[in-house]
Amino acid sequence: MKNKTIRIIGVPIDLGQSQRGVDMGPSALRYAGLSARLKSLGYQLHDEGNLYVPVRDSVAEKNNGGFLEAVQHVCQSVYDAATEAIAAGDIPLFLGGDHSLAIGTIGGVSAQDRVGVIWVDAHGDANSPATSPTGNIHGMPIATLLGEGYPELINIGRAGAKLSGQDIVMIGIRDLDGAERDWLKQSGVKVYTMRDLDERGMGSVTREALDFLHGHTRIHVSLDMDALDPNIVPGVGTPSSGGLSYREAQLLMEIIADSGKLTSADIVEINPILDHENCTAKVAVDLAASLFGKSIF
Ligand code: B3U
Ligand code: MN
Ligand code: MN
Repeated sequence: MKNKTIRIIGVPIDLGQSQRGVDMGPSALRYAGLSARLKSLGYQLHDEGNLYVPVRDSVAEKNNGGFLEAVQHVCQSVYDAATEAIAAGDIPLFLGGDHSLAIGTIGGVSAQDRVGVIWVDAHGDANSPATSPTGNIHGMPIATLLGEGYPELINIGRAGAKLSGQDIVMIGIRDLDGAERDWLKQSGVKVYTMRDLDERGMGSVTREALDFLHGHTRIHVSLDMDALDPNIVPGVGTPSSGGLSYREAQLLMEIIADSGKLTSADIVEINPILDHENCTAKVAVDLAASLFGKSIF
């Protein structure tokens, strides 16, 4: 993996949710030294800069659909950037921005060949417009990728669902809405809650998660930083207490790296306005180093 080029693609989107500040996530990660850390592991680094995302204040919000049309356009360009990076043989690393961008990243990286997804999050992000209590699109990417929700988002890049439930494992879950939970239960997605982690430990859960995806030769990791406990990552828009410890998150990344199957990733939901001295982005950079194969000894 280390003779590869990591292609960094910033996606400063804040249109999938309501807190201001998450559009500054790509800068926060760059200032925390992401490229240098990954370079020190032996990779080539190519930073593409940021994709165009309209400034929130310049876009009219619709009553029901929020910024649906703008999110659709951004996710289409994310999809295109993802397919280009994969075609070039690079490992795309997408810097969010809110989690709505995963509609484009995962759609794009699964265009040529199927991909298994490890979704690291406090939330299920499996609402549809019918079940969402907020209307926020960052709470909908999983349902969208499975073909449920706004057709404008489902059909980005190519028509229809991009994944099936058997392609997805979630880790760190502790905050689901009622109807979202019912939908997830019948979706075929493998869900590991905080209770599973407490009872069984991260090592055992991660190995079982990889086993669930054993038929996939490629893995995409979508890391929502709110999966971690807000005590260590205060800079997220929807904090949820009782999350992953620093060491649990590191072990998760290390075991995924050992699989040798990582071909793309997202780091999302960092909100520097809510952060303290960029510590959330610094933790994210530590986790990225482990995900890309840093080992202690
Ligand atoms: N489930 C809620 C809250 C939420 C989802 N994802 C985040 N927050 N980050 C919703 O709005 O769908
Ligand atoms: Mn999320
Ligand atoms: Mn989340």
